Formats: sequence, structure tokens, C-alpha cells
Amino acid sequence: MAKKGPAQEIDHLRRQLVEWNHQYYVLDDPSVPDSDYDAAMNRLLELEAAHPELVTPDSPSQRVGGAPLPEFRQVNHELPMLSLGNAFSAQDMVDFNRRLLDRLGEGEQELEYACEPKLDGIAVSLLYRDGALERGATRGDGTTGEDITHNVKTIRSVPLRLRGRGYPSLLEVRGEVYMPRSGFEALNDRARERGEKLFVNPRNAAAGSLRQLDPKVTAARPLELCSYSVGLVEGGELPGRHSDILERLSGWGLRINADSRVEKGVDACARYYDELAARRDALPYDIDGIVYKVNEIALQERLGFVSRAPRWAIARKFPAQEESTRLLDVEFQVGRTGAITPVARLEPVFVGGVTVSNATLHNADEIARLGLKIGDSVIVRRAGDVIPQVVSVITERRPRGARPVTFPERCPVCDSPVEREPDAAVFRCTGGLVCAAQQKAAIKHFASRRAMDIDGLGDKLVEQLVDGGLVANVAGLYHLTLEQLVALERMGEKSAQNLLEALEKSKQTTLPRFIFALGIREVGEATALNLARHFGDWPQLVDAGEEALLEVDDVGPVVADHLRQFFDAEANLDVVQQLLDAGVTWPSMARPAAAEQPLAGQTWVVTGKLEALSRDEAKAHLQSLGAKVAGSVSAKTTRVVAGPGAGSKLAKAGELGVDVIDEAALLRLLADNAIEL
Ligand code: 5U1
Repeated sequence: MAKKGPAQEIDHLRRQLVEWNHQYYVLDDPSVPDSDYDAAMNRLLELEAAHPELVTPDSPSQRVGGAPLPEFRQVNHELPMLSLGNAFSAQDMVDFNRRLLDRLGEGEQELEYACEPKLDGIAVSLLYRDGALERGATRGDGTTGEDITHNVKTIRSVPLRLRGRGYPSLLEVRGEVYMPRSGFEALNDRARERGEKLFVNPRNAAAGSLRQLDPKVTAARPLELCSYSVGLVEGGELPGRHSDILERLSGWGLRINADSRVEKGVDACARYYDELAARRDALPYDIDGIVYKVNEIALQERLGFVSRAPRWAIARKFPAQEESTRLLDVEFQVGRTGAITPVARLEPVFVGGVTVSNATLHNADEIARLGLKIGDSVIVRRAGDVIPQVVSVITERRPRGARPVTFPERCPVCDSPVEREPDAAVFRCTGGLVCAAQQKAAIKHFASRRAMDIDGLGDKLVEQLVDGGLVANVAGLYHLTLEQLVALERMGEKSAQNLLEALEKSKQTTLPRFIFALGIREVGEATALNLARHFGDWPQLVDAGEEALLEVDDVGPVVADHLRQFFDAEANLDVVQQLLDAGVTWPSMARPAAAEQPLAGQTWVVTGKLEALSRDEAKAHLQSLGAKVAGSVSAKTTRVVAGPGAGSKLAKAGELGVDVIDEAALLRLLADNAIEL
């Protein structure tokens, strides 16, 4: 092959990087490891540095542009960026539909609506000229926004150049820039660790990230774009239905919402709303409602606008995720490891679809950061499956008698001294096993479904057992008698009998469950599984020195230290011995050498939702059989395990003729290899 000149090599690298970027950020389906991407980008930067005349504005190297701007330029939107009317009930949507039918004079026919989740982010406009991103702007007041080109370029799901062909020579794409919940939590966690200011919610975080004069700051923020309509279009035609326009945008490399759907009539629209409302907490991003748009562009044009909103679209809102309420008191809870967590007692408030009367305050630093006083009016946020949080104080509404929050110096449960960990915001009760709160929390964890799975041993009962002095540690559970149990309040003979049977049944367990059930600090299910697989049985684990522990996947110095501290404490080994003496047992996981790696040399991919196992567990089991588990399907993939909801990876496996099995087949394979779940 003839040696490539720098221009050709640059061109090749750019194409490759654009393609990989699209797979990763728009399709959510990476095909190469990050290291390949980084190597190609480094080579491109090297070549462009040596040949500055070859640098183009749409080169993937140009995402993080030059120096910070002195100020934002104003942008006049050629077509105004509209806002949306709101509906707050199914009836509001029925009325909206009625108004449209009356205005259109279409009789009783059912209108077709494009239904889309309404992302809670920042509306932006992206102008593409001849396929190249020319300008990005905020909505501003709808007529005038701010030029944020330097910042939108850093968002990897914003193409710097449109893909394919057939796009209008001038195309303005509109959409929402948002921050996924996971990115928001991680950003705030980092800020909390550094004692910096926190963002109140993902929307504020997205807004703050876009309003940066220095694009390097924006580039470090986990922002994404979802496109939902077009503005100015010149030099080209778009389809006559909104949903088809979105498909076109997708073909040109823009991310659209995969949950969007076309529905006919208001009843179907209401079902769509209910479906999304039920999934709202599980979505990876905040949504505040559903947008319904008349799908036919010709009908949209006939309906027109009223002041700044289109007549042909409406947003049906979900219950708010933030509300104000009053802080009645702060109480202090003692957790399994003695950590003392301040909990806000609130005047009950309906937020995020439920009534909230408690919210976590994390730690003393958080209280100081919020500047919180008892009696304050506060904003409470509840979104996704994250526990409710107090996100800010409305200081203007502070009442006269507001009291400061003071951290206890002695444990509120056992009165042992409280210590602050060096270099950490955590206060801990030093009572250890004598502290009833720690005893209760440890027993609740031990009995929980994913640990020893003791049916019928609920939180209330654990409290009765500890408060009544019947049980002080997890081993005590296996010495309970029928007489003791029936003597408890609200405990019938049948329930007592059932509990004893459940305790008996729990004795047959697995090593990963047992390790997890012990509640060793920072040892979650995945780590417990890795430890069990690595050491095969309990004695090998207890005897493992720090070095041996560090060889286990996911075990770093902190976890290794917690493990050693646990094993070095005589009292802990005593409890374990009592459990073994009571008959707790599990099959050894040490396997014969010959059968050790039946999947060695194979590459597997796990995609879609699994029922019996988490994807991480499936991955760990497959790895324990010698398989490499990859994140994307390629010609090198041996097999794909696909659960419901599998998308592009399953399709790719079909295209490449890769063997696909379901979860049931995976479970059979694991059972055949003596893997206990
Ligand atoms: N998904 C979606 N969000 N959103 C917001 N579509 C959508 N459309 C909008 C807005 C403001 O406005 C157009 C209907 C004009």
C-alpha cells in the first residue's frame, strides 16, 4: 500500500473518530475500546499540530476550542423559539384536542399526535450550513438568545458535521441540552468531596454548564443533546410529518428520544402519559411532562400560533419534583457501621408523586453548606429513585426563632462518644456491637432478601427482638425459640412457626450471600461475589493477607483494609463461628482445575434486561468461567445474552450471525458449570 500523506491520514482519522463518536454518544453502542479512540485522537492532534494549515473547524479535535470568551454574543433567532402551553390533567388534554378539532372543522376524526417525553433541560438552537455546525444558541427570551457555539461543540452528541446526505443547505435543529441524572449525581458528589458549591438539580447544572465563557469547563460536564424539532429550513425539503422529520434528523446523526411515539386520539395519548409516568423514576434523565404535537405539518400550519406558543402542541405536566416546605427538626440516625446521618423531619409535602416527610441531610458539612436552621423554609427535591434531598434554604423566609442544628457529641442511641473521622465529614458512634442501633441495622441487613433472605423478619420485628434483649447479634437469631417468639406483641403461633422455618431455610445459603450478609464496610454484592469466586471458601478468605485481597477484582486498598479489620476482630470471628455452629452452610465454590475455564478464549456480550441476575452478576459469572465480556458486538463476539429490551446490540448480532441466547439458557449454562446463584 502506498504510504499515506498527512492530509490523507488526517482525513482517515477524522472519519474514524466521527464514526466512533456517533456510535458511542448518539447510538449508545460503542464498537471500540476507549483506548483506541484516545490513540486515534492523540495521533490526529499530533498531525494537526505539525500541519496547522490542515485544521478545519469540524475536525473532532476542535470540540474543545481555544481561549475563554470575554463575553457572550447575542443571537437573533430568525424564527422565534416558541414556548408551550401547559395541560395539568387528562381533561385538559381532552379540551385541547376538542379545540383543535373545532378549529380545523374536522368533525370527530381522531388526530394523530407525536408524543415525546419533555426533558428538563435547556432549549437550544443549532444552525447547520451545508451540513457544518455554524452556530449554537440558547433560547433566551425566544427572540434573542446567547451564542454558545463554543460550548455546544464540546457536547459529544452534537455532530460538528451532519452525516449522510440530503439535508437542507440551511438547517436549524432545536432540542434540549440536559444532564443525565447519573452525571449530575457524580458531579455533585465530586463537588461535595471538595467542599464546593452543589447544583440544585440537573437542569440548573446543565444551564450553569452551558453559560460558561471557558469551553474547557463545559467540556468536563456530562451534557447531552436530544433533538425535537427544526426551525429555519432553506435549500431543501423535509417530510410532511413531524415524526418523519425526527427520523431524518436521526439519520443525519442527531440524537432523538427513543421513547417518542405516534398515537391516534386522546385516549391513546393518555395511555402514553400513564406509561411514561410509571417509568419516570427509572429513566436516566429528568422529565417534567409529555409534549403532544399534531403530527401532520400541514395541520400545524393551518392551526398556527397564539402569542408565543403554537396552537398545535401542548405539554402535559407531571407532578413537580421540587416543592417548598418547612424543616420541623433534625434527627440523627445511626447506621450499620455507626455512621451518624442527620435526617430532616419535614412538614409533609407532595413532591415527585409521593408525600415526603423525611429527607437525608448527608452529613455535618452538608448542613453547613446549606446554612440550614430548624424552622427554615426549604426546597425539597425527589427525582428518580434517589432519596428525597433538601437542596436549598429560602433564607428570605427564615422565621425569627430559627435554631441552629447541633451535632450530638454522644450517640443518641447508646450514649457512647461520637468521633469525627479524620479528613472526613462522617461522625461515627464508637459503641460498635453494644450500640442497639448498629445491632438492629446489622440484623436487618443480614436478614434482607439479597443477603440471607429470612422471610418474615421485617424491620419492626428486628426492633422488638433487640429492644426486648432476645437478640444482640446475627447469630442470636438462630437460637430463638417458639416460646420467646409467641410472647412478643402481635406475634401469633403460626407467624412464629413460619419465622422459625424461614430461619432454618436460610441456613442453606451461598458463600457470596454469606459474605455480603456480614455487612463488612464497602463490601456490596458484587464485591462479595468476586471474593467468593476468588477464594472459593471461607477459610481461604479469612486467611488472605492484604496482598492476596488486592488481587481480587474491584478490591482496592480501602476495601482490603475494611476486610482485614473485620477478620482481625475476634468478636466478628466469634459470631461467624456461632453461625457455623448453628448450621449455616454453603456449597464450596472451589472448583476442580480441569473445569475451571470452560469459556476461555470466548468473548461474550450481555444486553437487555435480565430478571434473575443483574448484568454485573451475569458478567462476573461469565468471567469466572473464563469468558471475556465486551461492551459491544463485533465479528469477534462468540455469543450474546439478550434480555427484553435489547436493541442495537441484538440487531448487530443478527447482522453478523452471532449466536444469541436468552437468560434461561444462560442460567442453564451456569448451573451446568456448578455455579450457584
Ligand atoms: N420533546 C419536546 N420538548 N419540547 C419543548 N418537544 C418540544 N417542543 C417544544 C418545546 C419548547 O416546542 C415546540 C413544540 C415549539
